[in-house]
Amino acid sequence: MPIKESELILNPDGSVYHLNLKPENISDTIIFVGDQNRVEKVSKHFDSIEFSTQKREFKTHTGHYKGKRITVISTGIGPDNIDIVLNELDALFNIDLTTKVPKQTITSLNIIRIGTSGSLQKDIPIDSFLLSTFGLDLNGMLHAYQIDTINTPDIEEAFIKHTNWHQNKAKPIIIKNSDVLEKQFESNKTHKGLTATAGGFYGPQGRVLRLPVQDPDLNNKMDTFNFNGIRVTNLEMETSAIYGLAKLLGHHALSLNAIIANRASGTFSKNPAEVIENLIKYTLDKIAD
Ligand code: R1P
Repeated sequence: MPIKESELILNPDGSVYHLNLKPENISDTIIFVGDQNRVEKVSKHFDSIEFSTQKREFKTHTGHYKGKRITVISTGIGPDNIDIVLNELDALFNIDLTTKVPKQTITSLNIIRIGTSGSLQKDIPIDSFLLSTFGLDLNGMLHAYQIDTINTPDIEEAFIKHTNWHQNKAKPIIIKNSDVLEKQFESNKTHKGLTATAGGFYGPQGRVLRLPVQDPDLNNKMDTFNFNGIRVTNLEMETSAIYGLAKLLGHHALSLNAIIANRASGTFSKNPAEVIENLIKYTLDKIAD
C-alpha cells in the first residue's frame, strides 16, 4: 500500500518536506550536528562540496573527505527535531518516493553525531571527548513508537528505582549504541558512558533560574547511579532519540560529545570552539580510515 501524501509530504520538486533533500543529494554516511553553523565547520575540511541546501534549521552539505563521500546535516535542538530528521532521511533511502511504497531491501545508514554536552562526573573533564555507549531517554519522544524490542529493561528499572523517578514524567528508556561504530570510533582519547537526553535545556536538565524543578536532587541522583559500572556521564538533548529511531529503522548510530561544561564542578570550557574543532577532525579521520 502506498503511503498517503498527507503522511509522507514531498515538496513540489520531489524533495522531502522539512529537509529539502532528494535521494541523490546524500551519502549513507551522515554526520549530525546540532548547530547549523557547525555544518561549515565540518565541510570546510572536505576536499570538495557537491551539494548544499538549507530549510529552517536543517542545513545539509554533501562532499568528499579523503575520497569518502559524507553528508553533514544540522538537526537543530532536541528529540522532536530528531524525529523529523531520522524519518525523512530513512524515507530518502528506504521508501520509493515516486510510488510512496516502502522498499523490500533496507539500506542501513551510518549516523555519527558530533554534539556538545555537559559532563555530570568530576573525572570527565571539560574539553574531553565522550562516546555514548547508551542513550538514556528522559523526554518521552520514543514512547510514540513500539520500542519493546530495542530497550534495556534491567538498567531502566534500576535507574527508575535509584532516582525515585516521578510517575508523571515519561518512563526512562535506555538504548544501546551501534557496536560496530563504537569499535570504529573509540580510542584512548574517548571517555565512555551513558548519555542522558533531556527534552529541554533548563528545568529538564535541573537548571534553576526562576522556576523550581520537580526534583532538585535529580542530577545528584543521576551522578551516583551505577549499574555494573555503567554510569550516567553527561546530559544533552538528542542522543537517545537518535539511538532509538536508528535502531528501530535498521541504521547504525553513534554519538560523540565534546564536553564543554562540567555540571559537577560548575565549570565551562574557556575555548569550546577548539574542543569542537578537535572532535570534528577526530571524527572525519576515523570515518576516512
Ligand atoms: C543545547 O545548547 C544544545 O547543545 C547540545 C544539546 O544537545 C542541545 O542541542 O548539542 P548541540 O551543540 O549539538 O546542539
